[in-house]
Amino acid sequence: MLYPGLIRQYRTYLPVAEEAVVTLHEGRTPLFESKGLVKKFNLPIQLYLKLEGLNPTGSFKDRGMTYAVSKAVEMGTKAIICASTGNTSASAAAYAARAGIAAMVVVPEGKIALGKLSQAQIHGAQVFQVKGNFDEALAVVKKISEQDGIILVNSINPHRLLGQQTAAFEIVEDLGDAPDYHFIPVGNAGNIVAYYRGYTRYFEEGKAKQKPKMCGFQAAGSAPIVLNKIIEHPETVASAIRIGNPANWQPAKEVAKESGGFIDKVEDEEILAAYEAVAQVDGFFCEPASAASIAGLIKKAKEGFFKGGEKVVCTLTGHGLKDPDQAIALSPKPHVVEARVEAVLEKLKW
Ligand code: AN7
Repeated sequence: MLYPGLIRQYRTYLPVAEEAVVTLHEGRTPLFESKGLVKKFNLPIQLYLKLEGLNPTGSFKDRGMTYAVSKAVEMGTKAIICASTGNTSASAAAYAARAGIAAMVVVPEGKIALGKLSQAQIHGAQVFQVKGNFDEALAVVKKISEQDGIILVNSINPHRLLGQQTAAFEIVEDLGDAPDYHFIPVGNAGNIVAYYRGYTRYFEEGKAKQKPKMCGFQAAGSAPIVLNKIIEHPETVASAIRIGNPANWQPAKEVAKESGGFIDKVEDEEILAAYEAVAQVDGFFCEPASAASIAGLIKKAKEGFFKGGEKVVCTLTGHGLKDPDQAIALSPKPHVVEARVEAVLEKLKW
């Protein structure tokens, strides 16, 4: 049978009229055991990477967007709107195109990765670049969505988080239980909440014997939850999580506490080192924000956090191709040579 996408796969959890379903057959992403990172950093754990960059628009946002857009269509809506650091706008634009409705996306000018901007544009969204940051963009779209006929699809839309909890379902199905720890990057703080709700749901239904401790990581220059204050001018190389006033701040704090986990921060240098490491030793190209979870894992392991033998899942939230500038900036320049065997051999090393 063809894989039908998340709504039909998890119908009882995501109720919506069949004729309203809008899907790009998102979900069912691979969970890979990491061998390279474990070896390189001497991690005393069993580490699994959930490759959310392999969703149709290249990030985990598609899980929530299929449900949010389907519910919007069910209600007869003709337009959706969101603010975004990039991935939400790419996903909203694609699902709106599939649904045949309008999408308006508002992003911080010059502060989103080019790949993400190109997605919103080619899918036909109306794109607004505001002279301000994500938090200011979100305030604008929240106001606009108070008008009739236009639905907000940021993660304050409850359907987004309901769709996103399916990633936890898939992990439990793949591992046969929930892991001991789940490490995840935190921006607007919706995904950490969605995962925990998904794990809790499967735990309550007896499909998992335990719930993981949820461990979230913000970038140090954009760490409002960790520092317990709104950051007016958030900064980080990980543009997807450059957020100073997260929409799901309180629920995320509660999830971290209730699960026995925490929310911590990692420096940009640690994020970039993790970003490079996962690409070079495991072969997975994720975007910088995604590497915050790996940077956090390496940091905690160095501090002696793990006893040994724990099962840990790290979510790689978005694909590296969205932001190739970062990869190019970090890497050695290619050799430019004559198109002759000797010219290549002269530089070749192995
Ligand atoms: C790759 O697209 O907020 O903590 O507007 O794109 O659930 O916000 C993106 C967030 C992590 C943080 N990794 O997730 C947006 C946006 C990637 C992301 C996050 C984002 P949340």
